[in-house]
Amino acid sequence: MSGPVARLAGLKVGPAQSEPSGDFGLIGLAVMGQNLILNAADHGFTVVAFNRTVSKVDRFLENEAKGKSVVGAHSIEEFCAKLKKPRRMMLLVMAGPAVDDFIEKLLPHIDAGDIIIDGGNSHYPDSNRRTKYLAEKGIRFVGTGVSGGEEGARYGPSLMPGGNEEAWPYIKDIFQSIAAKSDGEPCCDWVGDEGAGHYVKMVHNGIEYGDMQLICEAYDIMKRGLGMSYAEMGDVFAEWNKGVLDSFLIEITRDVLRFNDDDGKPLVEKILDAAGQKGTGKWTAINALDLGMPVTLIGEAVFARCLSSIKDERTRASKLLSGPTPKFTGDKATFLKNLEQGLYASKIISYAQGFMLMQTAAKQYGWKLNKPSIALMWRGGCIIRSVFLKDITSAYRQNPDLENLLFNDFFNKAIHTAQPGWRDVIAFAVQSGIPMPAFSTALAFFDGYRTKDLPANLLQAQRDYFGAHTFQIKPEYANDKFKVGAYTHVNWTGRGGNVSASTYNA
Ligand code: 2AM
Repeated sequence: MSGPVARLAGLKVGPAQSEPSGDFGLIGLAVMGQNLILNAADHGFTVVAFNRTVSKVDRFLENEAKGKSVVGAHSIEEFCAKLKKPRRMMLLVMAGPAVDDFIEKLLPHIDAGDIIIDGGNSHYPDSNRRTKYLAEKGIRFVGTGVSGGEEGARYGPSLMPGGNEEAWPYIKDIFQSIAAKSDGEPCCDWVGDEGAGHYVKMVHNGIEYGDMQLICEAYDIMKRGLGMSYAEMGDVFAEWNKGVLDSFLIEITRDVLRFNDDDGKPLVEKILDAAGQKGTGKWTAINALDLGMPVTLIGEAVFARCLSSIKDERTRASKLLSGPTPKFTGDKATFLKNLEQGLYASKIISYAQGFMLMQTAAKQYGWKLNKPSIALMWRGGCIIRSVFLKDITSAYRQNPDLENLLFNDFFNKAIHTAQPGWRDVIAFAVQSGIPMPAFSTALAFFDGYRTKDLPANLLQAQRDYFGAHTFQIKPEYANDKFKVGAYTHVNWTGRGGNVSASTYNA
């Protein structure tokens, strides 16, 4: 006798019959999953653990999880039976079909109101789809960004949950307990609807690409432009880590530059300069193109990785194409101050662009995004954690409807202070033939963004000339022929007299 009949008869059939004790279930016992389980157990939650390769469950229980409030499950049924209702279940498995497979496997064993959380690096359209699909079945789906790597997962990650908001009151305590804290506040809050959590994580990763590229450019100009040693560069990063650039990525760069191989030489110098990528930066750049947002710095950061990866071709090109030889004649200390300011200014632009993108996405996809919370979620726990994000949090707390980060007084002042040094550094890089694509695109964006009249007037004329694509007139030049807001086509090749204008939508 088994199933409902056995339950009616009050018979015990295996472990599934005992009173469920699990507060939280986690499927996927790779390092991230194991560490999140241990983190949750440390915060007083009883966690049920399961993995596709079931042998890993016992190995985990006998080793890392020994003595902790972790219970194992050896089947999906057992996993579900051991969880209190509404069940709170997180998947930390490879993004893609594995997530859908597990959802399908869970469905027959769970009840309406239960919560399935996907903590993997899923692409946000998949989370949009899963939220809708599961809502139809009465299941609350949450797609959450998890950042901070293995260490973060163990001792406090940044968590960015989005999806079915009904789930939030049930998972808030666990999420905010295990998340990193910044000045006592958890780096976790509800992000928004559907795939908003994974979307924000995607933008986080894009910004991470940008931050890393900026740091690499600063390293390159110090190394090749100023001829600095690794020890000196390590000291510069150590110094920067005490100021406006204080952040995890600056800190690890300091350590990397100071790390010597067995022969006493810096290990980083020996590493092949061909960058890998898993795709989240590319997704951000593609989304920016789709939404028509000038997120140029992340774009350049992705392309810089692409350029780095064609190492063989670059090696051939290096023998055929020449440029100037860097010759630094200025004051080194001043240059390094300028470089710090230039990196800071470029970073401000990158985050301003990232928030422009999220703001547009929220409008486009109908999400309510909580901007001050996003900045706070990135403040601690994650890879881009920094003191800088504290200032962004303040900016959006002062005004959650801030149109652009650059309109905030603090950042407005910061970018104006940084501007002269920023320009000097880029000018030196251009003269020296050392590429600084992320620094340069940040400055180009700044100059474009602050320009009322861009040369797109000529562009519109060209489009109308060759393709009759029409144009609008500047309001101050409006007249009977060219009305305000109307789309007009002109016969540009009409000879010996006035051009004729045809007006549409007047
Ligand atoms: P495994 O231990 O059985 O390989 C990270 O790879 C985690 O995702 C691991 O827990 C791994 O389970 C799981 N995983 C990877 N691909 C999977 C798939 N196709 N189906 C289920 N789990 C998968």
